[in-house]
Amino acid sequence: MKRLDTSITNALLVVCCCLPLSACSGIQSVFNPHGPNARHTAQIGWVMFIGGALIFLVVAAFAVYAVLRKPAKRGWISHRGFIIGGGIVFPLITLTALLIYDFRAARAIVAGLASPALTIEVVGEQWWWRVRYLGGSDVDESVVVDADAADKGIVISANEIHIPAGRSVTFALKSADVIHSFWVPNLAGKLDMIPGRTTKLRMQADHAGVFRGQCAEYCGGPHAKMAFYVVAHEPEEFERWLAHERTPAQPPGTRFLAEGQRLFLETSCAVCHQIRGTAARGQVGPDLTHVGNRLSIGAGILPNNTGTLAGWIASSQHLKPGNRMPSFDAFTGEELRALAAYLESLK
Ligand code: HEC
Ligand SMILES: [Cu+2]
Repeated sequence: MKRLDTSITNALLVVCCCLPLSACSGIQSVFNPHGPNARHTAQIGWVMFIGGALIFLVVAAFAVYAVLRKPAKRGWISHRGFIIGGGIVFPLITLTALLIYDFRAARAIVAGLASPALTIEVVGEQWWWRVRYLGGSDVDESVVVDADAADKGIVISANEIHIPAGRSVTFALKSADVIHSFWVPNLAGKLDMIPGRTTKLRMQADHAGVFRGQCAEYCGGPHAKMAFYVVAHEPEEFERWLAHERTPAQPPGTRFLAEGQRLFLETSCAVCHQIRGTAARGQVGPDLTHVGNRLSIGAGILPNNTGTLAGWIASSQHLKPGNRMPSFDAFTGEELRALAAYLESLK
């Protein structure tokens, strides 16, 4: 029985130690930085963690010494000089040093990135992300929903952010409702999105790749299902992507897809969603002009294919309870397939 107990304890220890470590790699991890901004943040984290752990061990050693050592021998530990030195002077010096180190690292984060040519505006909405590529132009601080954005040369998208690798990008962060927090752990620290304000975050990805972000401030019901992907491309590839994203939607190429489009325009979908190049101009939900190209739907929660699209339309309230799109469970299977195929064809 005793042997069994220890082996269970050992197994538990292994699990407890390995679980956190398994989070150290991957596309959504602060331990796996892929940009200068995130590298500084990770370094600050390690310095604080290792420094704190060392100091903790020293303090714990003194505590053990004080308890176990014979009273006659441990007297020096309560001398006034030792208490003032260890309790006031030492913390003062270490905390001041850490503060200076922290300020310098924060300065390096801002100074290290060239002034960006590209500004991407991201508006946090309950519970998805409105994304607009502004080019070099300034952000209009007051505008959150802009039905005419496309006419002003702004590229509109949602729930997925594309950036050029090796170039620094400014994110202009806003909120349409409550406080959200924009966080791409591999690329930068998190920053709040505050209603009525624009906060700015500069970041850069070292190389092409896909990273995952997550809303990091509780914003109501499906907050945990408010994620997104960041796709970093080689710069020329990014320009091609942006030029394509700017174009209106492709017209349906077959009768089946045309039926899907008819259903989209004639049911209430068009009231909430925009598909540029069609009569659908709704601004309540994500822009769907090129939804077929996105990696995920539902703000990062499901892979994007005709199956998940049909599932989302029929039961979005089951897949993401509380979100602002009703489930449309009155469509026949054939209608659902046509709608989903049409959306998937919007490349
Ligand atoms: C009342 C407004 C409303 C109506 C009507 C509506 N939607 Fe939505 N839709 C939304 C909102 C809001 C979201 C974002 C949900 C979320 O992720 O929190 C969304 C998300 C989506 C997405 C996922 C987009 C992405 O990038 O993640 C698809 C696809 C979609 N809707 C298709 C449809 C179709 C097809 C219809 C018609 C059958 C429809 N919607 C009707 C509001 C609406
Ligand atoms: Cu949130």
